[in-house]
Amino acid sequence: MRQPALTSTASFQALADHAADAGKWQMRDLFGADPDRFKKMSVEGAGLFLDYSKNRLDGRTLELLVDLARTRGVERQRDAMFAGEKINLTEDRAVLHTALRAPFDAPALVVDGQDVGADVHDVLARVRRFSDAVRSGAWRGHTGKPITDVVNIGIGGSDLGPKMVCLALRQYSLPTLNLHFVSNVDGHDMDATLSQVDPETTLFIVASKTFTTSETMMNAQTARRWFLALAQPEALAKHFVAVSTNTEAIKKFGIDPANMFPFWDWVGGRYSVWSAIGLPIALAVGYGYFSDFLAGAHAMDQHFKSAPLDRNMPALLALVGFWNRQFLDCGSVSIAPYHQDLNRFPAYLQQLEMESNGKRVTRGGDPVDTPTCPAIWGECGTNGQHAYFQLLHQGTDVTPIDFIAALRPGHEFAQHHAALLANCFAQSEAFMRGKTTDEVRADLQAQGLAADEIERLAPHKTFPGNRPSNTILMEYLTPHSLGALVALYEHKTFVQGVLWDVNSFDQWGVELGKVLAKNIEAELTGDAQPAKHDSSTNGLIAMAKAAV
Ligand code: G6Q
Repeated sequence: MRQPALTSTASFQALADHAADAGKWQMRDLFGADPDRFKKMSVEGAGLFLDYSKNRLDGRTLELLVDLARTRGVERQRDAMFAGEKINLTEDRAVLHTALRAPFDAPALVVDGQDVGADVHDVLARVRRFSDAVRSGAWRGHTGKPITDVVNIGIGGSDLGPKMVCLALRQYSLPTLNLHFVSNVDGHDMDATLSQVDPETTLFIVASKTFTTSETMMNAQTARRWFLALAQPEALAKHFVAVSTNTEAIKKFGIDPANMFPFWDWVGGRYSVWSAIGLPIALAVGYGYFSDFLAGAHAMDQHFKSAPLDRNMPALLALVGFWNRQFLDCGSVSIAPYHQDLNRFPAYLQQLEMESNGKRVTRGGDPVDTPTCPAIWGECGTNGQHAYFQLLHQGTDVTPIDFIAALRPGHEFAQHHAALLANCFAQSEAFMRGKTTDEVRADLQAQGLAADEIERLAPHKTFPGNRPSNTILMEYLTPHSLGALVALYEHKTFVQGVLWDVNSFDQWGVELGKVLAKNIEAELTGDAQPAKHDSSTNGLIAMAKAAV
């Protein structure tokens, strides 16, 4: 069903009218007026806690946002997604990453005549057997030595998820098994990894949904050649496995289908960490913790499915973000995990949100009449504080921030953890409160500065404040809480996609990239002088050819 244009809906108009007032509010005043603001504007779910009180909104704003979510059909479309309806319209596919983490006894779900749950648990059982065998040393390399290094070769959705999770769960990992990730077609990536590993004890996972992605194929061929320089072809079976939906292509590559872990077209690349694409995670932390990771995501699925929208964590995170994007004109969102082990989480979210909702036409093909996905970027706290937080505090753009932290550390340096959390909370307070010119003057007076010096410095030391942030807390960073955190952002992304009425599950811009380079690659490696491009592109190609 074609949705009416977003700005033409009564709910959007009501929000726009309300925003004319809300735009003048100061969060300091909102906190001053309501001592219960934190209690009212925070929510728990699946073991996570979200404080969204440090945003420029009030109870009425939330009512209007929830009303918009209802009229845009968030609940209806959520149910359609979980039920396996083909909501990815441009690729005519169901969207069932939630089925990948549903427990064994979940109600049966049949898509295109296939029992999804049975297929999923079949592959999970294989992941379990294989990861147990490699970790225990029962699976050995061709010379009889146990595997010490695993190299995942994949890119985008076949790299970012497992890499982010393996780093985040390093404390749960088997110390004798080193995980490596090669994604870039830049040979430096492969070179850096191969220089660290031994072919006798290395297992390569070629991870590609399509098994046609040129970077991954080139990297896989290079790894294969490197391996075969020192081993016979029969040895490949002990050292190369594949995760893919494309059996024919993996056979052609020379991987035994018995060593292939399948998944399905209803798993989008950036939603695939829960599928066999998560094999590196199972290898690193063991199947038990991998299934805790799935269970954490499932707990968030249950919360998303059942909590009313005004107590629903992913919906609230989405609605607050939508408010900041549409009505406060915030063009980017910064992700600030105050946990070093989450240092790849901003990069993971970058793909999740920007590839999903970086769209400009509606599902019906009409231009979207508002801005859509903001740019997502970030870095771990406290490092970011010593780099770009300056711009966040005093720059001309307002950038909302998601602070993410664990209440308890996974180490014994208690002082470090207190310092970390103090920084995290102090930053969100400073973004909210700012520092008025009068407060600056008072400070400088107390320091004994002369009046003209105070006036000269005051504008530079003033902070506008009123800058929005969310704080997401968990008790510890565990496989379960990480699963819930990732699923929280997946569903946030889904809700925003519904509000904008875009297809969050296709990626034509990525597909374009997959073909664009091919022509120039032929020109770079062939004899012909390039002439058919603009003068800049011709010139750059000529320089690269001359340098060979
Ligand atoms: C994810 C995208 C994209 C994809 C990669 C790798 O949603 O579609 O990042 O995951 O391009 O694709 P393959 O797994 O097919 O190699």
